[in-house]
Amino acid sequence: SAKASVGESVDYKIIGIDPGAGLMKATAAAVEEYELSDWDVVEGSGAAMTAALKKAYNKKEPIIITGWTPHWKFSEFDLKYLEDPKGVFGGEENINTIARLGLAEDHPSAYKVLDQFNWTADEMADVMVKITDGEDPEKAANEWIKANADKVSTWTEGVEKVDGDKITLGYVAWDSEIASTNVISQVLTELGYNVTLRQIEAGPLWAGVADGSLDASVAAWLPITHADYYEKFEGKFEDLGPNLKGTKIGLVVPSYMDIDSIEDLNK
Ligand code: PBE
Repeated sequence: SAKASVGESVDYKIIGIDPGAGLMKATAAAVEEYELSDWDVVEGSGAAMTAALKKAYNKKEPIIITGWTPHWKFSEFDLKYLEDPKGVFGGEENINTIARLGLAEDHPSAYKVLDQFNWTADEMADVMVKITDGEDPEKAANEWIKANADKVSTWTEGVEKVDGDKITLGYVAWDSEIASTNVISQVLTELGYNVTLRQIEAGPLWAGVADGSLDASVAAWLPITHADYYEKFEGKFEDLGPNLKGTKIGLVVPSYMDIDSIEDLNK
């Protein structure tokens, strides 16, 4: 019998995440550019995507997901990015910290910590893996902070303690941002802040920092993934620069699949 095409083998589905993610916009662009008109990008969430991946992987079944680095899935499963010869997903980029206008004046200590916050993909992975293994995000963040006091002291250098001042941080439920947001939240808590974490979609997150209802977020993927949001709200937020360098987004498959490029999806 004829071998099923890649499309047939996965029912012409790419397993996506939340519709507000820049990765979903990039995937829609890839569908256009690579002429994948038979294909559907399934909306869901980061958690639904990793659940589908786990299920397929355990049965060695084919699956195509929207993926990003840093993410624990690469240490848990043997995966590969599909090559993107048209460059639709862009190259390496950064995760930036963004703050509402006026935060520096209103909460100088929090502002300084947020401005000084930066770490590596490996450090973020330490926290992500703990959370994936079932640990409570707050606890995982606390343990990481205790084990990495030298690093954390570079973020809190020259920062004065406060007495219960309120700070609200926004984040989207992407595993990478669950890790980073909990870490920075715990650092601010130790400095005396009363921190509220608000989990929302990417659009409302950017809007919230721009309208001042959120104080800050460490979840801005720039310059490409969140370029639309950046342009939409330019001038209404402050960009504090990268907190993590060298991220990547794209289409990801298990290494056991016999394809290497997005162009192979048309075969
Ligand atoms: N992500 C993870 C996000 C940014 C963080 C790649 C899923 C996005 O696509 O917007």
